[in-house]
Amino acid sequence: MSASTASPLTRIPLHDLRQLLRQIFEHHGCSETVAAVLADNCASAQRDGAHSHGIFRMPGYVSTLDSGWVDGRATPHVTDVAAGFVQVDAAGGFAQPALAAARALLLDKARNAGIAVLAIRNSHHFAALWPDVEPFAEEGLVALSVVNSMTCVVPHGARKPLFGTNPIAFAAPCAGQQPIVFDMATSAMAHGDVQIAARAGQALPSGIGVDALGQPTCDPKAILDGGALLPFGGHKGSALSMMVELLAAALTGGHFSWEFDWSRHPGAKTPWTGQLIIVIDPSKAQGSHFAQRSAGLVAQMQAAGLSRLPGERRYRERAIAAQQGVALTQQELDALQALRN
Ligand code: NDP
Ligand code: PYC
Repeated sequence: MSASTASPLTRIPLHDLRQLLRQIFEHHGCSETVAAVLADNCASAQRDGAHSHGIFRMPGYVSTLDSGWVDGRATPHVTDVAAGFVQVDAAGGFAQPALAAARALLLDKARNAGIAVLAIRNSHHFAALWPDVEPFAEEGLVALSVVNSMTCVVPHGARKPLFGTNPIAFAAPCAGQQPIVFDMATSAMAHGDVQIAARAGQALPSGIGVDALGQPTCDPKAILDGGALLPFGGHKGSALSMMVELLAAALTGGHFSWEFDWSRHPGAKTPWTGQLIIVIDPSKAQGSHFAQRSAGLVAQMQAAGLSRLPGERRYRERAIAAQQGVALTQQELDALQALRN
């Protein structure tokens, strides 16, 4: 569901988009609770111009639900493991409802102990990661999350794909400003952006991926059709991707990116893996005044000539959407309405 230049742009209120997405999720077998969480997530991504994980993902969600690969009605099982450790078995459902189910306990532990970990396993994550961390920073906390995905990235120095695109998201409060947030795949490009480029017939920059023979290519279709992505930054991105596999899968008990087999579920698109979230209460660091120090860092970065902070583009898109509604093409809106019926 990629934007077409031939189709006019329209804008709809965020609430209406959420409602439409919620109806689609329910129509394809999700419980009311799961549908509400996923619709909120996906509509927020579209609102913020995070296009690789906005409504572009809806056909993938629908085909996955229809294939029986994911349980849209799963009830997450939350376990209070230790003073700073919460585990959730997402029961083969989505990761975001698992986070929602454990959130109050996680917050309570982070505020009491100063730090708390949420380990989600047996979960599917098909979305942007920033929605999972940004709300913690809005409450004055620092949050870091990692999730692994599906084998499509060749580790640096290896010959075959093994890692997922394995994003890392971080959020921190910043006095007088919106939280500082970054959210990035550890591959040179998110898989979603490769799909978008392939649909648009656009060549990629060099250094993104290889074809089925392991040769460098700028053709997104060659990457998708038996080829693979590369980590960003050579051995450094590769090490971060390895860390994500360790934290999101080995630590949580979820699958590594290569450990699941969806071949018996044609249409399945969502990686069945794990996710880790670490939440820190900076008020426990006596005398640190973290949010003020964050603002000081930002001021210094700007004084050094920085014109764009990570997260800033999304906040700008969000502000426009608050005034004018969420942007999508008429063709995309028609396609969403068809998914509901
Ligand atoms: P980008 O490369 O587009 O952006 C990465 C980060 O860098 C963002 O925080 C972005 O801020 C910031 N940024 C981008 N350009 C600049 C710039 N010029 N100056 C300063 N900051 C900048 O993201 P990716 O393509 O790597 O990832 C896209 C999405 O895909 C993420 O949301 C990720 O979570 C998701 N994803 C999900 C997976 C899953 O398994 N669920 C797997 C892989 C990716 P801003 O947002 O404001 O542009
Ligand atoms: O864009 O790389 C990606 C991705 C993988 C799983 C969900 N999104």
